[in-house]
Amino acid sequence: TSKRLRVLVDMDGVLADFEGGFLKKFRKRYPQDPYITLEDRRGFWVSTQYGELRSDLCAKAISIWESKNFFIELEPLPGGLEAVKEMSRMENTDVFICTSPIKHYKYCPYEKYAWVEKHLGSEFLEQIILTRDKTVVTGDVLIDDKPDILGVEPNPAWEHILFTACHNKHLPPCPSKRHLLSWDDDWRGVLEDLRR
Ligand code: BVP
Repeated sequence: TSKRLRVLVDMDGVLADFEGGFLKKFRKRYPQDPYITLEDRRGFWVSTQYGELRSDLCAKAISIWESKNFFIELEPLPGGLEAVKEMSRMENTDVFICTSPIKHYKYCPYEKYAWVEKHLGSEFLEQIILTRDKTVVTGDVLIDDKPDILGVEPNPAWEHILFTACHNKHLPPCPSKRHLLSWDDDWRGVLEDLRR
């Protein structure tokens, strides 16, 4: 209840619907090709699972998120924007959006800034952290749908809270890790807990 809290919130799969946006655009661009329903998604990397389905589909999947307007047109996930706004208004709470851009940098970094401005307002541009290595970022908590967040720092400052997504919901539950099932789940309670 007293301690100041720095909350890092991931973007793709937590605030922005990367999986839904990908599937919609993949089906539209490659209507003759097979696809993986969100129900059948397994593993964090979309490109890996598409490559296993048929080898040429890996490059086709990558072509979708490397295209102009892919990231800016992602829909917000239910409750995410409201949660982040509420968090940022809480006393003793600093919220940052911590997201990894793809290496094809022509559109993605620009569109991530534009998405934040569009959905959260220009004040939130101050809160963006773009990094390919989240382990070097300090914070008390990182809310992220990627099960394994690795990098050069073996002991990151943050506690990872796994945010449920289509690709991670079938994994064997990790009892030591906290989870958020969605933004309807008790994120306020989790923050309150970490503040003690
Ligand atoms: O920019 C996103 C999409 C991209 O990786 C980044 C994940 O960022 P965080 O959610 O960890 O911040 N991405 C890339 C691939 C394949 C690349 Br080859 C993928 O399958 N899924 C994916 O999210």
